[in-house]
Amino acid sequence: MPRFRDTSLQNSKNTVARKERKKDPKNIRRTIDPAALEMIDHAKENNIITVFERWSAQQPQCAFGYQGICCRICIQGPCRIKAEEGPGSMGICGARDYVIVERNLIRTVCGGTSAHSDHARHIAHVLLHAAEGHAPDYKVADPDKLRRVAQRLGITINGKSDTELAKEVAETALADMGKQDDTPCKFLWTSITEGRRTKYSDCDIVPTSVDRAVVEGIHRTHIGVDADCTSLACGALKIALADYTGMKIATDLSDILFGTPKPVMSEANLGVIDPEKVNIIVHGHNPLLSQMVVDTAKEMEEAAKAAGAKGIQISGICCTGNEVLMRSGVPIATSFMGQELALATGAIDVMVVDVQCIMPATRNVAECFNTKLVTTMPIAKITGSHHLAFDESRAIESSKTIIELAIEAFKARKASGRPVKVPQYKNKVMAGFSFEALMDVFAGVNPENPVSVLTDAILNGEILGVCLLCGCNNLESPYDHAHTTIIKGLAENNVFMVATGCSAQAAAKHGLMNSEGVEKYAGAGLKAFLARLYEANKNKLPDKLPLVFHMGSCVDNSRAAELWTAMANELGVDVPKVPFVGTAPEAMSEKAGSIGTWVVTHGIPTHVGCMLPVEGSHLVWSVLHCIAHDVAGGNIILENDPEVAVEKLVASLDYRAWKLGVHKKAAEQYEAALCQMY
Ligand code: NFS
Ligand code: SF4
Repeated sequence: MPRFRDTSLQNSKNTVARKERKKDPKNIRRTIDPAALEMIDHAKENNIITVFERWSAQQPQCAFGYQGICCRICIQGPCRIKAEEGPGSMGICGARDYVIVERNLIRTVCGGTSAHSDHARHIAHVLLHAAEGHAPDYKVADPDKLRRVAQRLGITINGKSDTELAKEVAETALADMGKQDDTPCKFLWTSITEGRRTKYSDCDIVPTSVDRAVVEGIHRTHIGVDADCTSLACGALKIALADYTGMKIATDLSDILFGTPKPVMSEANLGVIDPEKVNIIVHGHNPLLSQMVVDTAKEMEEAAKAAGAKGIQISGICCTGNEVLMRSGVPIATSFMGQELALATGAIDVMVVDVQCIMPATRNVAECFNTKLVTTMPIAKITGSHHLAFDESRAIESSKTIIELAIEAFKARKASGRPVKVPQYKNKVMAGFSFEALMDVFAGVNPENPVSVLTDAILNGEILGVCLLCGCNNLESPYDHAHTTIIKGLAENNVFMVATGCSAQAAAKHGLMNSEGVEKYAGAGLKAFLARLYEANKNKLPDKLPLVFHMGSCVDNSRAAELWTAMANELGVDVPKVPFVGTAPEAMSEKAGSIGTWVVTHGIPTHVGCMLPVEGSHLVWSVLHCIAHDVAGGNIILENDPEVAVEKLVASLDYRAWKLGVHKKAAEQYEAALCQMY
């Protein structure tokens, strides 16, 4: 009998029926975050409409779209799958349920890939311009990382200056974006295991450039092109690997330009807003803007004081907030679902945004308080907001203009006597765990072979495995409920956790990203493991280690990939054998769709806690849950109950750890090669 707990958990059934998923839809207090609850009530009392009311107003949502069986790809549509058989079982063109579901899914992955890679391209351009002297405010902040990345990419580094190398690395990144030859994308190919390279070649899913992969995906899903389940599925995997490429570029190049994160202390939740200071919120995704604003603000404290403020308080929302938290310890105001609530405090002077996950509704709330909503990117404008084109060639000057605007807005706020309401909730946070920083912590125990500290702890049963927590909020699940339930459940089961995006922000806001979280929720093994790591690093860490390790923004899921790749290489297996799982408890965006797809393609079982629009096709459901596992070694686990999700994730880890142990033992006993089956 297998040792792992309950084989019934290895099935693909979602335990929550469709009509049970959106409980109490008319109740707008749809969160467990005390700060958010206070602000939802406050907004309601003041007739400010927020996402919580809009979500409620949208219920019930269309069942065809929800199940993925609505097609609007050509303008004969929308077509819906209405029957099991006969003419109503197909679209007008004859597309079956699986074709419609998969085409929709591919377009989701294309959307996510486009967002990540455009972000990456922007950074690559700035690195190139900086190297060429056209963006003088940006420079190579981490020459060691530059050299490591260049070396990995196969660029000769000897005798070259930082500037020369930066130029070559940027050009390699841009080639990965748009080259037309048939060689694999370098940022992908040089950062995965040998086993993955073989697998991707065998499956013919190797992207040769990001742009080409996305264009091919949109083409593939045009009316009357791909209509084969396997071919469509492989198409999705190829685009998802292009997405990974873009994310890897974004992380590597951001580290080069702004520094590789190291452990840092900060705070999270709306209580970080200080009404007596000039409050600037940076919201969006790209550190090119937010890091400059943060750095420039340090120089402008005096100007703020001269205006009667106690200083400048920058706080972050969404992933740009994660970027500046990781590198500069800037506190987190809130995550995606709380963005309007931050504005509803009335204490924000400027909210400056770049791209992605910025609700158009922020403008309406900002207007209630004379808060300046400043858009900065040519592709992301919001009617009625201030648009201040961010100019990378004059980055500091652009940042100064934004901060001056905030100081003026602060003066106007104080002069108006406008009441503010800041809920007094915040928690201590330890962040800054890049892959390098994590290895540094492990090196405290074993300087020769840091990653073995983690893999040994799994092999000897001290911890069960690793989980990557990622992404988003989605009111199908009450705000932050699934994130926190899963974190606490995994902690109890001794799972080592790393987190990114809005999942990391959930952990941060709820006191799960500090050592008190360890005391309260960690199982004995995890506690002992973290204590041992801390003991070995006592004199260089700012505090005891947290329950959940913050790895950064969503593009920084590539850091987690670096971790499982290192673990696989250390264990002498490919990724599908590594006791590592992923979860997106409250997935929402197209980016979550593309990330989830590449995480599975890397060989990681990945739970998604809000239903993907795939239920309309049994075939696609089984592809995601079962066939993906047979082919890629990873699979999607669609489960709406976060407590059951914990059991399923634990079962996946348990199974992998058990199997790895059995195979290792057999290999030793018979002096044979380690079995590579998964
Ligand atoms: Ni990721 Fe980060 Fe948040 Fe989701 Fe949006 S901010 S890029 S997409 S909502 S985690
Ligand atoms: Fe309908 Fe086919 Fe057009 Fe989709 S592509 S809208 S299924 S006719």
